[in-house]
Amino acid sequence: MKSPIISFLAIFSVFAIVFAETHTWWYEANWVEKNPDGSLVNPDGNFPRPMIGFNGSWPLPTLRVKKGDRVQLYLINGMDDRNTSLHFHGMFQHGSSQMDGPEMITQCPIPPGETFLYNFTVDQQVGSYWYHSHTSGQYGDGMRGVFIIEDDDFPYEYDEEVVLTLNEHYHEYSEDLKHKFLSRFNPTGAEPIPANLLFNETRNATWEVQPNTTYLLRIINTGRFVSQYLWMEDHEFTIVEVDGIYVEKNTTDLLYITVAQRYTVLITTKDTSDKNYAFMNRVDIDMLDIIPEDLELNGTNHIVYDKDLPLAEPYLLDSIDDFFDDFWLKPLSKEKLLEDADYTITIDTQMDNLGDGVNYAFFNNVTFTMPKVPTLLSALSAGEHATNELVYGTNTNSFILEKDEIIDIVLNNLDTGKHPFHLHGHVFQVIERHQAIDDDQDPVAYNASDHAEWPEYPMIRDTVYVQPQSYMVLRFKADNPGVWLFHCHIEWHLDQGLAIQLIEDPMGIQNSSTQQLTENHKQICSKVGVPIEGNAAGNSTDYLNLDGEHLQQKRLPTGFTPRGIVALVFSCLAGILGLVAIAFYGMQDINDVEERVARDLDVDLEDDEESSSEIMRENSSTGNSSTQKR
Ligand code: CU1
Ligand code: CU1
Ligand code: CU1
Ligand code: CU1
Repeated sequence: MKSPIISFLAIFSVFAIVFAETHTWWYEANWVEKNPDGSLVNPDGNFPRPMIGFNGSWPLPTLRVKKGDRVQLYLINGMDDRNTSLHFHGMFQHGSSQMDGPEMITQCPIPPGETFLYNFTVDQQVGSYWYHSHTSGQYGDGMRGVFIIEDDDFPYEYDEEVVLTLNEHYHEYSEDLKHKFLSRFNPTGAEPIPANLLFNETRNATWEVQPNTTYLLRIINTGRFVSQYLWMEDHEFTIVEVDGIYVEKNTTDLLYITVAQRYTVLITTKDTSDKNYAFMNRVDIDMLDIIPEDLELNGTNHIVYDKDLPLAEPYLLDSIDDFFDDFWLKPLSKEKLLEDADYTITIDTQMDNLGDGVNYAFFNNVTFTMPKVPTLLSALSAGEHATNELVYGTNTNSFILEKDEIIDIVLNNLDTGKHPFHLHGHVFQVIERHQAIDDDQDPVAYNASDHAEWPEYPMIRDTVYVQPQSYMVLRFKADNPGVWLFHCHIEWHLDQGLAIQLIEDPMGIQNSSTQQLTENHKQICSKVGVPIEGNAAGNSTDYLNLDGEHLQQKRLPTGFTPRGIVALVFSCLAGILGLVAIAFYGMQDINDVEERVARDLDVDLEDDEESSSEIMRENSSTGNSSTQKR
């Protein structure tokens, strides 16, 4: 006989399924030129420009679901000249890897005029997330929005909830910027400098508050490049959630948020309404190659207690060094440090030029180059070869993970910049992060036999920054069969190839009924002309033959090429001939020098012999030696 508790649980779970809601949305992505009031879309107020919106409006809607709900989002590509895709940042996509979004990794790109159904459940995840195009820079053109999973059992008290997005804005289109960025005319890989920082997709925003109220503020950096500092005049943030993970409360007055990170904080307002306050954001200038004079480094926004009172003046800080270090956050779940790793992936980050003169980004000397068949589709079609990394290409930094292994990602950053790394399909424990190493020193790499003490309850999230010329160690359990990208979330660096892909339990993917391609997915592939079977080279008869796969540009040769040697010999010859010519003409006698000079000075040589000697003496005595007798 069943115990009453088990019966109760069974009934309860049936109820949970019954109450789980399905949210169906139809969105057509297209360029939006005008706001509903007819004015031009002009995010920073300085420069009207179209942005990519949904159903004719921009910014994109904030999508809200509850824990356990199902999402059915029909994305129609309304743009007539480019493909698109949609990624729900932070969603595990358990059993639904093909709904993850990154084109050519888990799905075929959606061509113009076609519709792709993103159909998945949010399971037990809760908190602040976002969604964005995972097709070349499109989210920088506006295709980004907030995705919130509400929790009826939210662990902290608050009165009202507010959403705040931060990002940076460019006046030029992503495609044009990318073209200039990935160019031999930009050999140092200098990232494009944004025109402005945005706060809730605008500037000089106002937030009207009630006194004596506790707000739950969901802060999301939906940018593609710079981290931002965030602080308020005379108010404090109490951090309660990061990247969908509840944490023990931590109070700070200065936050540092990289792109793609989320901080959910409590803010309690003052008792009185006799003053308005500034809410400041600031770009991390260390990430900019140059700082143009007209770039406003600080954004001033407003906490408004009383509309009739003047808005606050900018509230500047003497130093921004003392921001909150997320490494010390403790998950509320008290999830312990996972056991030692079964498999360690060590990856060295570097930027360098290849033979075409373009600056690329590398993990272990490989810059990510798109496969001809989306990796998930290779895993599904490769049969027993699916467990062989070769199938996924030699230029994709592919790693096979076995089911339920504990994985360490050891990331050594040999570059002098900070990078916010993001893992799809998982959250990870951040078990070690070394401090920044100055430019004038050598980078420091992780040493397994001499590492710091790891925290008992490490911070957990899905996006984390590594310090310049330094390292970090991330740990997670491979309990989610699928294909997952791990990459720098600076879109420019992803364009440069700073990504690896994890093929997690490929046989588990093949054997799962929910992971099989939907009919809609197959249709999209056929419309866009991408094969649904085959290895990274598109070969579906011999999965171990990679002939014809996409490869990175050749390395710049070390030493001299034959062309270089010929050029060098001829330049040297030309130089020598030039010197000979100068010497030859220089040694020739010049006739009648004295007469010519005398003619130029208009003097009579014979009569003025004496007076010119006088002039010489005088000049000599004043130290002017330039007229010494020839
Ligand atoms: Cu993601
Ligand atoms: Cu993302
Ligand atoms: Cu990066
Ligand atoms: Cu991604």
